[in-house]
Amino acid sequence: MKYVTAGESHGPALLAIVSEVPAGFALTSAAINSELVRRQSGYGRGGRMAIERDEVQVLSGLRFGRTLGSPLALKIDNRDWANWTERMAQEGRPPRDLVLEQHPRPGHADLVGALKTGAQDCRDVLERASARETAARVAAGAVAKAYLAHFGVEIGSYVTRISDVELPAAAIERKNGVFSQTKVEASPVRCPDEEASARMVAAIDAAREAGESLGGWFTITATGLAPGLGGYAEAEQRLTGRIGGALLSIPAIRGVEFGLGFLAGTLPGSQVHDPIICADEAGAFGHITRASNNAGGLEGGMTTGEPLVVHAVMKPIPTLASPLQTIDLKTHEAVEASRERSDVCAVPAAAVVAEAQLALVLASAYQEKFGRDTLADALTAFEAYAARIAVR
Ligand code: EPS
Repeated sequence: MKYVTAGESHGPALLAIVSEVPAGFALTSAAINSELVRRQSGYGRGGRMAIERDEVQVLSGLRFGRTLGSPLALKIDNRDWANWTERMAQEGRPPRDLVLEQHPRPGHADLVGALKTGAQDCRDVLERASARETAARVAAGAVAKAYLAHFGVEIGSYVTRISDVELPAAAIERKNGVFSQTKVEASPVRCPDEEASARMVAAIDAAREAGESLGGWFTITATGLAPGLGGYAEAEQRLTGRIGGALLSIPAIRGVEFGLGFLAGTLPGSQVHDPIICADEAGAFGHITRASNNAGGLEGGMTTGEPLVVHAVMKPIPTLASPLQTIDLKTHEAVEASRERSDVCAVPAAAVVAEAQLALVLASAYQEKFGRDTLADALTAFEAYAARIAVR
């Protein structure tokens, strides 16, 4: 499954075209919309989320509730467009009173994007660089999730840190790093611990008060995965790189770790690698399993069959109510960076976007292993594979 998005933050709509979609699986706009709602929520979002009510329109690739195997075109209208029709008009001349954005925000794409493209108005860059685009990615990811559900794969996420407030390890009901999503969704910051959630909310309030923005950490998980997805033989098959790349393509994501993550570089091998054991009870793929999951579900660039546990860090959003110094692009005078309405913290939303990216990579990996054309053929191949490895 591949996707491409189009659309400016304050243009008429966002679009996602999802290609290489297998035929014959059930998809509803309700399933896509529920993911869009999850992305819009989370304590710390700004005024824009009060305007938007992201809803998808499926324009192609679906007939009587089933995928046709042709590209899916997904459209999400921007309600805020109504306030931008002149400043963001597709044709005609700019309005006389148009104010050019020439005070680039440190940390955003404004300056480098303007240098790269020759834009005089940073808005030409920032409209597309805005994380509003991630709504279209989440719509595409919802398609991948609907496909993966047929193989018993479930994807979730949770926030483990906002700025200096961390989810205490003791409060974690860790089952290989996977949490009940009910608990997560009940938290305003998508953190499974109530006390930590309250402190995260307070940190966001204090940041808003101070004109600041906050970043954080989150974990994305996938369970029910077949062992052997991805590949060890060619660089581009390795899921470690593919998942890492997909997550790092989300605006503001600055690092990704798998399982034990960077700690793996601080411990001897005997404390890092997961002993291979034969469980008394057979799972869906037989008796062979691991005593621990420090690998985070990946060995040799392939899924092990253990839960996939991936951690990511998001930097604070660059738009600040108390802006940093920048320069005026025309005069080179020192000025304050431009102030846009923005979020104080979007870490809970970024975790939902990361789920979508992970789903898209995993859906492709299932298609590679079990067939691309139709769900029915892929399920037949999947069952034969599960039966083959279960007898070892
Ligand atoms: C976003 C919409 C944007 C921002 C945010 C993400 O809306 P507006 O710019 O109209 O306030 O709230 O954009 C950024 C974080 C960014 O870096 O540009 C959304 O729908 O998620």
